[in-house]
Amino acid sequence: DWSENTVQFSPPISPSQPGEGLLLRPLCPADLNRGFFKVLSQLTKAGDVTPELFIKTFDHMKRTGDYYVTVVEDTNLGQIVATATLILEHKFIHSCATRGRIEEVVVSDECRGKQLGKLLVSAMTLLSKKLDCYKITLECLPKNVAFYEKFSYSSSAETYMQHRF
Ligand code: 16G
Repeated sequence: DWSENTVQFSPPISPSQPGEGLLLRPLCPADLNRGFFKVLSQLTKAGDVTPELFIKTFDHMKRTGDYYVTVVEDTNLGQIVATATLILEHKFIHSCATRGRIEEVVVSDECRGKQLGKLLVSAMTLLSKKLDCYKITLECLPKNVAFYEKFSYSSSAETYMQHRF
C-alpha cells in the first residue's frame, strides 16, 4: 500500500507512475533481450548466462513464489534501466516467520537522478511489510549506508560474514 510510504519523492513518483516513459513491473523472460544483465553487471560480475540457463533460473524463482524480481523499463528504448529483488526466506523461529531480503539493487548509470533506487527500495520494503516479514535486511557498501538509512534501515551489532568459493 503506497499510501504507507514515508520517504519523500520530488517529483512525486510512485510504483504505478515511476516517471515519464518508465514502467515498474516484475521481471519477465523477454527481459533477457532488454539488457537486464547489462544492468546487473553494473553491480557485480553478472557472468555468461545462456537463454536456457536464464529460463531455468527464472522458472525456479517463479515456482517458489518467494522471489519478487522487479525491474524498471524505459518503454521508449525497450531497455531495463533499474532492478531490485525482494526474497522471502522462511523460518521456524518467531512462530514460523518470514524474513525479507533486498538484493541486487541497481540503477543504470544513464538513469541516475530519477529517484529509481529510492522508488525500488521503498516499494520492496513496503511489500515485505505487507507480506508479513518480521524483518528485512540487506548488505551494502559503507558508502551506501546513508542511502539505506533513509528507509529506516540501521546497522546492527552483528557482523556480515562470508566465505567465498
Ligand atoms: C551488494 C548487493 C547484493 C549483491 C552483492 C553482489 C544490494 C542491497 N546489495 O551487496 O544484493 O548480491 O552486492 O556482490 O543491492 P558480490 O558479487 O560480491 O556477491
